[in-house]
Amino acid sequence: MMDADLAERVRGGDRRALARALSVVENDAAGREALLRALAASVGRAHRVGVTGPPGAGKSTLVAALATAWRKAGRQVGVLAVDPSSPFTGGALLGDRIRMGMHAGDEGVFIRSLATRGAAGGISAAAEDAADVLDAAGFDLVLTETVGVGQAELEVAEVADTTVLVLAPGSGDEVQAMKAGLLEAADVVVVNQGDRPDAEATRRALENALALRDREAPPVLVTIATRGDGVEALRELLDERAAPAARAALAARRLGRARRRVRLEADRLRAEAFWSRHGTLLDRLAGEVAAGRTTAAGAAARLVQEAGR
Ligand SMILES: Nc1nc2c(ncn2[C@@H]2O[C@H](COP(=O)(O)OP(=O)(O)O)[C@@H](O)[C@H]2O)c(=O)[nH]1
Ligand SMILES: [Mg+2]
Repeated sequence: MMDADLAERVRGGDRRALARALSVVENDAAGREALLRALAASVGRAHRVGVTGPPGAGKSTLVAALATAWRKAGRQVGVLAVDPSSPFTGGALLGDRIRMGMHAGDEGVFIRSLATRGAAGGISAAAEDAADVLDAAGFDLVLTETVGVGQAELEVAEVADTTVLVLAPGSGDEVQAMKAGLLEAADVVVVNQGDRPDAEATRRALENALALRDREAPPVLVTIATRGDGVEALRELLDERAAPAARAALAARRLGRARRRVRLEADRLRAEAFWSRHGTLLDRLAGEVAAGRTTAAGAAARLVQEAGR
């Protein structure tokens, strides 16, 4: 299938073409760049929501409940499940599939788990490319769930228009999330498992911690994802962030994202060009490091200096 043809079918809502296009960008195949270019004009309508937080907080359950809420409102929802810690689809995602099972057979919901293999720029670039494809395919919402609270999750969170941090009450998760910088990245904080007795205390503790910062504190909501409680309020809050009144903030965020992305690609191109030119010099200096005549840092400094002449 030609790229232009594939792009056309993706735009037309063809689900099989969509699955293929996601495989193309995910595996960094030769067609990735051409495909993304062919889709570029159709990208930018979807509201991209990143859902992050520690395992077990209820992210998948909440994503499924949000998908239900948006389907009721007539919106189409794409879901990406990303696990940066395991490059191959594992058991956790299987569980997610079961939780999303209620949407089986609904063309308005598309779920995909994302592997990281070979993606240039790592998992955040892969997630962003996949979100572009879903966006171009006409999904109104692209929900990206990440597992865990590490640096990779933070990067994935940063490629969203809106980042939702999901925590469970009384788990000490909020302390860990603060340490990992996840609280800093959050636009909305959700205390899920609101049916647990310590939910309200956790919400207050989070609000107090957030109030100490100098920028505007994100709202803290309590939900019970398993029952759908609070999910409609969360959906409304998220929709407000994509509403015309919020367009300037959204545009600024997208500009920052585009900037980061161009930089990443430029760094890659520059590195490729550099090493194709200076491979011989690298071999010579590596030999000196291996023989103990200089350090790696010393060799690198000399390499950059000599290459610049
Ligand atoms: N009591 C309670 N359990 C919940 C709630 N939301 C999710 N769970 C349960 O918590 C467990 C982990 O949920 P899951 O969505 O897989 O969490 P994830 O790892 O963050 O994606 C599952 O057994 C869910 O049924 C909730 O609001 N209340
Ligand atoms: Mg999950």
